[in-house]
Amino acid sequence: AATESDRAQAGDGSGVVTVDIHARALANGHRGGVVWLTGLSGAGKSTLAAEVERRLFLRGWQAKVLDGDALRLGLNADLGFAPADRSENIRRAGEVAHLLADAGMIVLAAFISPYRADRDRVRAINPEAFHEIHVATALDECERRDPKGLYVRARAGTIPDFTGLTAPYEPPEAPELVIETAGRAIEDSVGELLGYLDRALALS
Ligand code: PPS
Repeated sequence: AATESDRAQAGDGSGVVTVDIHARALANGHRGGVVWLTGLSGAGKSTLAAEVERRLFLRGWQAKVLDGDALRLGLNADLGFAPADRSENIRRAGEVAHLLADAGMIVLAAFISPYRADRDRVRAINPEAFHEIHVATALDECERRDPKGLYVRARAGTIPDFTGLTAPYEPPEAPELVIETAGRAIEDSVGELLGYLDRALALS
């Protein structure tokens, strides 16, 4: 695998870094970063990411959602839900997320990303810029919500390898933040994540 120094030296081929990361942060008024939301299907990752993107945009911050469902329509359209496909899904999404963060953006990445090793590989690309957020909605609550009717179909046996039922989910061991969504208004969880981003990414 490429090391950080391989990546740094690759640059544009000339070895010259054209725009300094600090200059980008100064221009934007905040640092870039990969805000990686992991959790079960129906946990609220996409809802949280979209609302936080909207709120950051309104205050003039550069933010972009990267969402599993959306990437699987294009960049990752060749991938399914077998373990190797999920790993490749997360590898590609992680590379894109870090590229955007290098360009100064706050990337709100919403992927189940069920395997700890896959998330750790994304972190390792640039640990300083990686923020792992566990959207820790319990399985029974996700199943009760069942916003896309997937749990009903998975219980009926029509969706194989369904996360939490017939495929594993490995929760983070040391995430930067855990967000509980059960029994709370969305606005509450949004506020909690915005507070974290203020502390982690605002210029002091
Ligand atoms: S992963 O595990 O990180 O590669 O998954 P991700 O790219 O985030 O895609 C998750 C969405 O795919 C739909 N879906 C499934 N999820 C889990 N298991 C199975 N077998 C499956 N099949 C389809 C589902 O809509 C997920 O979206 P969310 O928003 O997480 O509910």
